Amino acid sequence: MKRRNFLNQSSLGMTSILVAPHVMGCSSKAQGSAAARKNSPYVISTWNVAEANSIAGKALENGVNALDAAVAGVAFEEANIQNTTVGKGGAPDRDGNVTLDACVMNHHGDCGAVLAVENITHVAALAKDVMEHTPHVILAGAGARKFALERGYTPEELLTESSRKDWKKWLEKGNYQPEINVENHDTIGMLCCDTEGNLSGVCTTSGLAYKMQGRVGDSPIIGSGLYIDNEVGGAVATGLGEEVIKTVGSFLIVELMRQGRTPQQACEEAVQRIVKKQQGKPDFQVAYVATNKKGQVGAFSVHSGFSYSMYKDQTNQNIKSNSVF
Ligand code: SD4
Repeated sequence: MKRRNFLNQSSLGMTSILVAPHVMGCSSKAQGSAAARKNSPYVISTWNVAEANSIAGKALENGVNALDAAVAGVAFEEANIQNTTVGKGGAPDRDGNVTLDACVMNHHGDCGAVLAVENITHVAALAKDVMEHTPHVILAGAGARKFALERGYTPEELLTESSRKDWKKWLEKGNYQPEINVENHDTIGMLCCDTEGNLSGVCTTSGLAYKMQGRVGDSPIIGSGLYIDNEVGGAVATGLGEEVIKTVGSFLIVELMRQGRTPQQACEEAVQRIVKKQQGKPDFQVAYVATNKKGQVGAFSVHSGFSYSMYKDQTNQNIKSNSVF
């Protein structure tokens, strides 16, 4: 619903991206005359999320701002019940409750987050509403759900037949092994750079499958799952949230880029900080993607299997990340 609104509201059309196709990157120097302001927009997201990336990318090309484009993009996966790690159809906690986490951050450094929300599919949009319509940054649990209902969100059953079946099967043994998909389709972190050269980001997830009730990972924690500094760049995380939180991973990456590292170098350093604290080969996955104001992009993960999606110049690509192991 919200996605359609964003797309309908945009009226600039394709000509807007043809104004200055040579202007690449996300440089804040591109302020000034109307022509100089135009920037070639792009989207990077964790995992292989071509549809979500294209929705965001096309919105950006139509002049939608970076945050609205990112919220619109991830909304596709939040509503996609085949995706068992985001939104509706996400795996429940060990008691069978689907609880969602999300956060957003824009180019002004404003942010919003919702933690452990039940019955609301579009939690990224809800996090944006927290940012825009409350004096707070974070709303959790029942309070976040209440706020959503007040804002007119429709409550939904998020546990699908298929995820209920998987959960029942898991209950047969009930071993609490945090399950991290090292291959594909997990938490979505999305970074967008718009035609004004501004960066924003979103992170949305159902968190670890069969987590303890009330467990919250890194995804909705500003600085851990997502961080944006429009003077420097942005970063997002996926993987075992506990390890990302311990190193405040996304903030770390942005600060490393501020000190001169490329996005690739910064992602590698942030992953290595986690790996160094382990004895031997970690049995979990953590992965980051990042971008800077020059439009450079980096990605790195603990284990192989991670990939990210990049939309630029009307083209979507899925790119394999390098990894420690
Ligand atoms: C969490 N980081 O809740 C999320 C889960 C995830 O790949 O990204 N899985 O810890």
